[in-house]
Amino acid sequence: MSPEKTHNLLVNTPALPNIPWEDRPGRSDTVMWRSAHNPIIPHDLIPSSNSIFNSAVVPYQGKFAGVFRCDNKVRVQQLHVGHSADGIHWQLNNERIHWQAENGKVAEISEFMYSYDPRVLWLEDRYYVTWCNGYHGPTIGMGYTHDFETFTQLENAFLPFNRNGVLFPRKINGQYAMLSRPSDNGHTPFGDIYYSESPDLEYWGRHRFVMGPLFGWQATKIGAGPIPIETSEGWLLIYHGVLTSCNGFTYSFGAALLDLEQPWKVLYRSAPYILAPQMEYERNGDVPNVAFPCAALMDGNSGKLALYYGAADTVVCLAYGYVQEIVNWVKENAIPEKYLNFKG
Ligand code: BMA
Repeated sequence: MSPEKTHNLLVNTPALPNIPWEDRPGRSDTVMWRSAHNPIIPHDLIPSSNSIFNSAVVPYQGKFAGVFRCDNKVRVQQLHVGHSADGIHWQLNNERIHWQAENGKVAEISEFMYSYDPRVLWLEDRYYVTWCNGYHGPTIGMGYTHDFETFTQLENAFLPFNRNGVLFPRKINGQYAMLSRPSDNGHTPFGDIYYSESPDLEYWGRHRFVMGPLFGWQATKIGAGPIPIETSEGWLLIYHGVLTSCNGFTYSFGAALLDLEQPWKVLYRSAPYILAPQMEYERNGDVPNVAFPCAALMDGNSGKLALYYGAADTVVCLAYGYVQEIVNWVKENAIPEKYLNFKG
């Protein structure tokens, strides 16, 4: 399929002419393809890091900025700021983000324990960050920045235990909206994606089940990846899925289309994965066999999509695709409706 001949389905997405991009290699027949420069961020880019992986980036002032998961040499998970002119070569602060309490409001819950797997988005008038925040176990931390220098922490969105909190990029039916994945305090062997609403980004409720694990690459647990992408066919949700093999967990990713006004309704969900750990840098590292997406850049003109994913809990990688091709692929490879409630 030639991308020039397909309609660009993106909605509410500005042009991003300087999106990082490499054309599909001639030999590739997959819907997304890896960067030839992978891993784009090595595990030791900054002196303090043991590993740099599951990280989130956004366009910022004509360039790019992001929040990066850097596990330090004590092996505490931390968030660090990064900047890049081209989205491929990054400079990261060696010091972690220190969150400020808004008017002292959240000071009593903001004592640092650990922070990981950030997502970042532009919402209304600022950049919001959600992450897995240590507060008597993992839960969804929230905060914002205007300039990637000063960061203000808000109330945690949910009770522990929860991971993979991912905000939608606009209000839906007048409410802020977030996906999350209730979990346990360890290497959770289960996990469904839920939808929650909030009038003010502080009080969350009206929780709705979206989808749970099924079979194959997504048999054990699933979790939302990048910020959902608004298309005329529905919210394109790229999500990770976990298979339990004799040798432990394998993290791959696929995609689903969610209803635009009722995003807890799944329209289509891909049976095959989009990308599974198959390259050396995805199969070998601190945690082998992990491909974990946390961010996507899109060009509203061309429909190009650049996806950032962590590999083997060690490095940051890039993969590319066209939104319109991914949407078509999800529909063409969708799990038949009769299997969508399968519990295996
Ligand atoms: C999950 C999260 C991710 C990590 C993955 C594989 O539970 O902690 O940060 O990439 O495990 O270790």
